[in-house]
Amino acid sequence: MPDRRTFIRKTALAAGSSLLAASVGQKAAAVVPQHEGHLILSTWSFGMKANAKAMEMLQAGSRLLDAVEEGVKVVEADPSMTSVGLSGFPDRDGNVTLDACIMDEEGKAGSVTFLQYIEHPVSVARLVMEKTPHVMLSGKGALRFALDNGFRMKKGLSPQARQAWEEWKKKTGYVPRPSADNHDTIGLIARSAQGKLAGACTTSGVAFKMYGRVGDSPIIGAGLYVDPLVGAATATGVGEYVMRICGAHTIVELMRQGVPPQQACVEALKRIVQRHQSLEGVQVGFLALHRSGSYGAYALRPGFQYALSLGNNHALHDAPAMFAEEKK
Ligand code: SD4
Repeated sequence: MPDRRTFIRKTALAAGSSLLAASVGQKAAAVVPQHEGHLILSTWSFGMKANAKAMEMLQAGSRLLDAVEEGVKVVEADPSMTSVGLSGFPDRDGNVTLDACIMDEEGKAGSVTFLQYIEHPVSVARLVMEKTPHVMLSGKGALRFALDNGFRMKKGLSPQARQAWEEWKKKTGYVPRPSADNHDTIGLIARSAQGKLAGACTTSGVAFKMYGRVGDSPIIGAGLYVDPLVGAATATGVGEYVMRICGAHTIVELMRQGVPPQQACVEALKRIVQRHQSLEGVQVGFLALHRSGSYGAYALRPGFQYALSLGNNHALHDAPAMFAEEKK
């Protein structure tokens, strides 16, 4: 007799397959109605304030890339955030290390990984894109580049984060274990009324990770991907699982083949399920946005919320999930 986990896996795979089969058979029909105006999608409830800022800027006539950057900066600067920016939880040695990336309306990309002491890693990522011949700078190199470009060093490890870290050390004995309840990245993808696309993704990474660990969020094609001719996608959750399947790029490639955004998210999650024996405690969520304005959201487990802004309409939604288990 199959055990419960095998049963859930098989049921989820079957559900994913039939959804995908249905979508491939009906390529012309988008899951949700297309939208003509500005559209912003972002991860988790704090996406609401990022969307609000980005939408306000778009409506005032700002460039899409500026709106996307300033939107996620609201979350990076929020001192109550424990998973984005300098107030994020540290690695297991007490260092707050930040990952971020951004992609513009032409599909250009910039990224920083393992960056310390900088309040707005997404802005450094943008400068990497705009001022260097490279896509990604890391660690001390990224920090030096930031300082050379006028960024100031700020201390990380807030009292709240320090306390959580001290408690974690007592409880776990220094064993890093990315789980469903110690992360939450902001990934934001947007389409302007003119049909342009851009996106940004920024995080302090999974809490209490190993020193030097970099997740999916700053990896172009894993945590974020924008193809101006096709669409955009972003990811949240345990980055190792997203990176193994190049999550965001996979979704965009599926959309290129005609798969609607919702089903593209399902298919990407199906690949994660297929290649892992156990996904205990793992959450992954994807958002996808087609160039036409149709969009999708899907997660491994219930609990993944996303913020959707259509013009002046801002709402927080629960993403449908592959597994029935009630975990974050
Ligand atoms: C990472 N994906 O570093 C990020 C963490 C995260 O919600 O929170 N995502 O793996």
